[in-house]
Amino acid sequence: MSNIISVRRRRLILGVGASAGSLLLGGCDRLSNLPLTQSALSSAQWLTRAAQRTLVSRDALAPQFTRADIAPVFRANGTTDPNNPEYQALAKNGFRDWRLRVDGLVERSRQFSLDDIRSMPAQTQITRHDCVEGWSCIGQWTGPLLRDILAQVVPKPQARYVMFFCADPMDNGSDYYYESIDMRTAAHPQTLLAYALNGETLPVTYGAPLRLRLGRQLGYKMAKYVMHIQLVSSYKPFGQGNGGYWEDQGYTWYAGI
Ligand SMILES: Nc1nc2c(c(=O)[nH]1)N[C@H]1C(S)=C(S)[C@@H](COP(=O)(O)O)O[C@H]1N2
Ligand SMILES: [Mo]
Repeated sequence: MSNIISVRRRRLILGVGASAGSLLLGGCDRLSNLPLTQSALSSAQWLTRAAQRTLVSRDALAPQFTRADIAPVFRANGTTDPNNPEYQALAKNGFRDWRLRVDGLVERSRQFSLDDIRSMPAQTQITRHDCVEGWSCIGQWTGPLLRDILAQVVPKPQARYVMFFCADPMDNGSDYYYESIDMRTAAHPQTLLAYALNGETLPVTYGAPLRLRLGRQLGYKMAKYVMHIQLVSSYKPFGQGNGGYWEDQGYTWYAGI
């Protein structure tokens, strides 16, 4: 085993969080808009993937923490108030008219109201959020497992990815934040759609009314302000074809931690 891998292993064991390479890359806060050097990025990605293959199974559970570990103020990042009049109108009305559309390669497309989602069996987990910028934050999240929502729409066998389309417009106003995960991550027992943070209704800052939470991937994968979920066979047709807003700026698609 090379030195590099053993450094990576120590980081994982110590729970330092963001991957070794990511610390070199600067922020994922779009306002900072740092230029990414493609070569530094791809070598870091190679390292991350190789280390993951060696050290951890993608299906392993992320550590859970206790109430005492919860950060007094959860750190916010990226969009904190979508610049979208339709979204703002929904927020003003307590999201009573918000509907989550779930469609694509499914047997039974459907729309869920917030009450529909709140009436499903929910999971509460205290997990650590790791941002590619190098900071981490522990919070308690509550919501149904994504796999329970998908069970209601019945994915077709051709479905390979779950796309998340968000309410916040990015940069020039024509593109919205979006993300994607594969069916294996969608089925993970810590993949949930959260409507509460630390026991309170999810505030707009953190992605109201519903945001994705993953146990084993970096913060940018966890779409806030989710409006529409679509099951697809490929993420290539969306955005610039890399599977998500930050992936289109050069970040890795599988952002494992
Ligand atoms: N819709 C949307 N989702 C998003 C982002 C965003 O800007 N818009 N930022 C991502 C990034 S980079 C991080 S670290 C987390 C931040 O979540 P938080 O504000 O709850 O800390 O949300 C992710 N999901
Ligand atoms: Mo992030």
